[in-house]
Amino acid sequence: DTYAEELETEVLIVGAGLSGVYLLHKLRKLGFKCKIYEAGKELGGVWHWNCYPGARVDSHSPMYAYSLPEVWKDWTWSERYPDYAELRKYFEHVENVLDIKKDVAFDTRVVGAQFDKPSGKWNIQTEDGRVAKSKYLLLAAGFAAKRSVPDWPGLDKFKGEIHHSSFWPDDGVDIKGKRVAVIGTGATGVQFAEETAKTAASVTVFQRTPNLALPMQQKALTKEEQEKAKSQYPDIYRNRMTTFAGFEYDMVPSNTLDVAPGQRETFYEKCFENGGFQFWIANYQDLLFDKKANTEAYNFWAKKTRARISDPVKRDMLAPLEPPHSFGTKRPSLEQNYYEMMDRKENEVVDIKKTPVVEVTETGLKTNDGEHREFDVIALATGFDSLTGGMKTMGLRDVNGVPLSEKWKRGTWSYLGMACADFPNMFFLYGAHGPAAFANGPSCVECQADWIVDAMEKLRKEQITYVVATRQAEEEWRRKVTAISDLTLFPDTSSWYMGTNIPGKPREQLGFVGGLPLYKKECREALDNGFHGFTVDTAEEGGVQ
Ligand code: NA7
Repeated sequence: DTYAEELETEVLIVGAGLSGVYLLHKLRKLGFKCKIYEAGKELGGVWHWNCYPGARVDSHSPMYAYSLPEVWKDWTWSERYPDYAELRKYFEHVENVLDIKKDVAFDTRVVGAQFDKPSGKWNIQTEDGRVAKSKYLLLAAGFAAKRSVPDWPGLDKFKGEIHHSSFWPDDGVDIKGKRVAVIGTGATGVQFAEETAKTAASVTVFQRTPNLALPMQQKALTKEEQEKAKSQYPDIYRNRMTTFAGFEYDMVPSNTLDVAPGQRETFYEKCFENGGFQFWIANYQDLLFDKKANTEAYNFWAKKTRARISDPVKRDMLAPLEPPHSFGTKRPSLEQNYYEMMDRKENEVVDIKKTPVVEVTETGLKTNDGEHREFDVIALATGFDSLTGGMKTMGLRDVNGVPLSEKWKRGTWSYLGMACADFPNMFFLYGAHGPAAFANGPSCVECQADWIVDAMEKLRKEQITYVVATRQAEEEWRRKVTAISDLTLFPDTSSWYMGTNIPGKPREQLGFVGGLPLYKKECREALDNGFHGFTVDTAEEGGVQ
């Protein structure tokens, strides 16, 4: 019984999103006794939480899906970039095929966990006072489990509707004819603004940094074309694990300035036409490494985007002539008609780098130039304590009782982006030091989860009861993550990749930016070399030395 006050299991997984569902399915098939604790009410992770207007995935079909044939064989997408409602249906389909929910306790938030050496088990506490004991703890809570809200005075005073994007009411908010404010211009802010602008009286975007958004090129998909393509799916899914960012396309092996200007222009045009992230991660190979190459790409982006905005003031705010940061060192959003929507005269862009918000009032927002704007709805699209926030607020303690939030206070240490020293029999995925931030979600999930599953099979085969990363391995991994990042343009830009979106969070590279193939190789070597970088013990349960 998943809801029992005391649960004994072999594997406790935290989170029933893309990662947790896949892990449960794979491990259960191998005979591991598994349970999931999930804070929400349904499967689907981010797609359970994010139901704001316009919420949709930025990875195209069939990239954003499991590679499992039993799941894709009877599934059809209606759009190239499906929205949250369709993704929720996808998870219903996954449930019908894989029968996941019988092993999930919903409404169950983990607030504490510590490994007990004498018993060789994790003791896990939930918010409502239940306890679980488990030999393994697998953290699959995603990179956006901890939302970030500005610390503006008066946030609780606003009398209209105010919600963080990841906590949007499930039954929606009436937007029609309303004055809407959007704070933030990340993936969420852009999607929210372009969608609500269709029916709202006005949309005011409070922008700190312009999003260098790319054309999505959304398209309806037919069942026939998908059925025809399915014979190639095994190859497509195999191939996506061999590219830098886990898509079917990859960086082009030429340097930007070696290509003749006319040819380069044609290539850039093609990337825009094809849409999605192609201009970002199927661009010339030096885009994210070389400043001059990057500026070339930026100039093209600005030329294309500025041509879509007739208002000269908005044009300079949304797509300035000078790059606000190197292109692609912050995540570009995918847009459908964001620039046309914002260009409309009823909509406004407020530069809150110049005139920051100083107060939320009962009726609106005040900026430091004394302006007070009135709204009916405020959407906080202000993002997350990404990659580390979820794990830091889960009450995790190491074997000696030291909280993970302490260990990660001055920086993040992990081994392979999947294990931590002093946290035995624990693996995590889709978080810090892994490829999550730069890869297609399911590719990253399957890459890391397959490794965890292989590791657990090996542990069982070799009768290992205790496995823990060494501090030295952690130090080396952190150095590697940083050294790879230092070869790129990422460190110069403030972004959630670098941890700088959260006040007080250390500035450091939080993602593995060396690409999926290199990441896979590093992880594979650790396993093949007999758990290199880990300490293992085969003592009987209760007798860990
Ligand atoms: P993001 O990408 O973190 O975007 C958050 C946005 O909110 C971004 O434009 C921030 O400006 C802005 N922001 C954050 N805090 C503040 C404060 N205090 N004041 C003003 N503006 C603020 O989150 P999203 O939800 O859009 O996307 C998260 C990921 O989910 C996304 O990358 C996809 O992988 C899916 P900044 O840029 O920091 O100047």
